[in-house]
Amino acid sequence: MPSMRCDILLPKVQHSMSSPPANKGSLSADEIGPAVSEEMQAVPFIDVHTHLFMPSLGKVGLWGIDELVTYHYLEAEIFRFSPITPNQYWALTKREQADLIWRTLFVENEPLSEATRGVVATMAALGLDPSASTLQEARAYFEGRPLDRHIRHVFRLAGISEAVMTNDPLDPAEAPLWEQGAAPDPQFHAALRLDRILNRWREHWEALVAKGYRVERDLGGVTLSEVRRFIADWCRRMNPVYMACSLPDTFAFPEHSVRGRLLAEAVLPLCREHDLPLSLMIGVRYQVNPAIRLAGDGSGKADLRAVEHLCVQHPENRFLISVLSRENQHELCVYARKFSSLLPFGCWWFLNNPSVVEEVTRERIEMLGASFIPQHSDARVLEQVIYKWRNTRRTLAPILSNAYRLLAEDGRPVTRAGIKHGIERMFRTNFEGWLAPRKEHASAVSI
Ligand code: HDL
Ligand code: ZN
Repeated sequence: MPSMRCDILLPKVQHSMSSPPANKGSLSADEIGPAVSEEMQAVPFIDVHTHLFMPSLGKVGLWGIDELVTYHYLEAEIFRFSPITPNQYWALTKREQADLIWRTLFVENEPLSEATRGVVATMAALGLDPSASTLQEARAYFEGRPLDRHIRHVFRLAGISEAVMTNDPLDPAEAPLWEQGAAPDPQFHAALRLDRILNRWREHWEALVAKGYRVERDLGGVTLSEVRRFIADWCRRMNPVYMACSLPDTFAFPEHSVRGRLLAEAVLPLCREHDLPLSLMIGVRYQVNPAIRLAGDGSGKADLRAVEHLCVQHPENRFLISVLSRENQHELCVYARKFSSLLPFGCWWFLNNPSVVEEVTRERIEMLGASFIPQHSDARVLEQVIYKWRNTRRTLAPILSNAYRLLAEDGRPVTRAGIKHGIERMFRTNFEGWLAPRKEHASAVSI
């Protein structure tokens, strides 16, 4: 069972899954809002899903102004504001792309969208001028910044103590770095990402053969035990805190398909064997517009009976679930009330906008109390955690304050300690407790 490397660089937050402290010092209705905002600022959050990389994987990590400005969320937007065609855009250099996006979305137009305003907020937080007519000043700022020190600075600005990466054992750029022994880092945790195996087996099975695993295209022979060996080898190499996969809106389980068999006969057993949660992010309509590449994915409503069947048929497994369709959120909350092995997390991707985050978080609190993980950043570029977590705190502080005000109105005194306990639970200990062996917690329950 991987130890959650928690020797974080921020002051150690002593927390446990204990019950809220006694109700001394109850707050007035007017004091609740400020107390919530202050505790949201004070508690260092854990970012449970990102595309960031620890320093020893530095060459695959993205950071700096040109990456911030060419984030695929902004690439989707440039084609709405500029006459440039995708083919013309992809023919540009990274700098030329960034200059075009900056001029079009930030100079010639007001950056009103969540993603463009995020760049503005990030630049302002770093002391850069978000009204600049060019990226010259910003480029100079990033040039020559030592990455390791920059990462610590950015995490402090974001108010996160650690981040979970997305690590693909079949990524030709990343895998060799692990095989050469990438040094771990206390502020980063690995997540073993399995999309190429579960979703694109027919394109990637030969990569396992090339690495000495006796697998076959149609899962014949000893394929499933060899896939289990492959996953076990990468668990030893990466020491992941969970395994993960994104899934289409058409995902079904059980299913007599390559994915259905690999999931049931390889991935789920290995999760049980290593006592690891499985993170499933469901509802992607992949490449609805391939011309715009990473920006070309869409969203679709999934049939969450697949989640129901997973929880019923595999009660020993633990599931971290995020869904991409707003229409699936309410039923995900209902399922979380049915299965304690299901931990909903985040307002993912197209849902990570205040108008949706407010609605989703309110219904989660109403149905689940503090037993969920409100947000992850999904950051692809290091500095994005600054705006994504700033926005999360700004959006959720009023939502949490409202929940505590209702509690006080209904007769239960609310204290700062109780607020702190709830925030720590939602942004830290729900996740940490999910990683610790559940059986340990079960034995700890006093009857
Ligand atoms: O599959 C995923 O982890 C998604 O988050 C995709 O990476 C997506 O492109 C994304 O970055 N969403 O925010
Ligand atoms: Zn992601």
